Amino acid sequence: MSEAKLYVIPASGPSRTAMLMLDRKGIPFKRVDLMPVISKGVLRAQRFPGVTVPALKLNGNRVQGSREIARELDRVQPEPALFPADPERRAKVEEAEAWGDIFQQKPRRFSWWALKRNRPPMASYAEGSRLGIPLGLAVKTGGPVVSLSARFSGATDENVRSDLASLPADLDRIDAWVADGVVGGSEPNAADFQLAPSIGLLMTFDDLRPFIESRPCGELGKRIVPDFPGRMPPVFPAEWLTGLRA
Ligand SMILES: N[C@@H](CCC(=O)N[C@@H](CS)C(=O)NCC(=O)O)C(=O)O
Repeated sequence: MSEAKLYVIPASGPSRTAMLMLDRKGIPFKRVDLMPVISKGVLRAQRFPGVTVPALKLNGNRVQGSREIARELDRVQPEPALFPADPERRAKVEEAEAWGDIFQQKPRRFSWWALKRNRPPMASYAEGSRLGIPLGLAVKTGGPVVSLSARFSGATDENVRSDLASLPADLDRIDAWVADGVVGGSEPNAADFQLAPSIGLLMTFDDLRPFIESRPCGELGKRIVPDFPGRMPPVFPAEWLTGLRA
């Protein structure tokens, strides 16, 4: 059996989801770090059906998408399970996981919007990765990658402003799942692994961390992904943060 190979983008939330789940299963894997945008060509060349990370080669199969990877991992190695056996509890975990898959888009948009305005912090997000070129060079030449990624992710002023306005309700929702025991239990499940990297990425923003870190969702992020890379100095217009301040 060949070693599993996981294609990721540094500081990508769902890439971290896949890494955490492989670690949880104790499945060794080789991590391949890709530059955003260029990742699409690499994944096509590797004959994956889509162009996003995480993308996993496991036992000769190609599995793409954090939710698909969760299911494949439970299929090939049932223990420790990523989903509860009880159907009702499983449905709740699946609901939180599916919501988290959509929620990913907010921290993703925030990141590209912010890097478009302040590129040097890009190096901190790539900490610990091996992109095949020196980090300084990647940042220096990264303008087109950032612009294209901002465009692909819809990181417009309008979207980012409205994503920030609805963020308090999102955080309430995750806190409620923690309170209900859907996530945050002693045995992390697929929803924990889906949500925590998004929270980790949100907490890399100096603008956002103070409103998240002491909440139950912030505690969840810190416990599951204590080492999420990156640090973005204040970047959002103050009036975009009024909802969080309230
Ligand atoms: N919902 C998908 C999201 C995958 C996704 O959009 N991944 C981003 C990185 S976080 C990507 O591959 N972007 C391509 C690019 O930046 O060129 C999942 O959970 O797997």
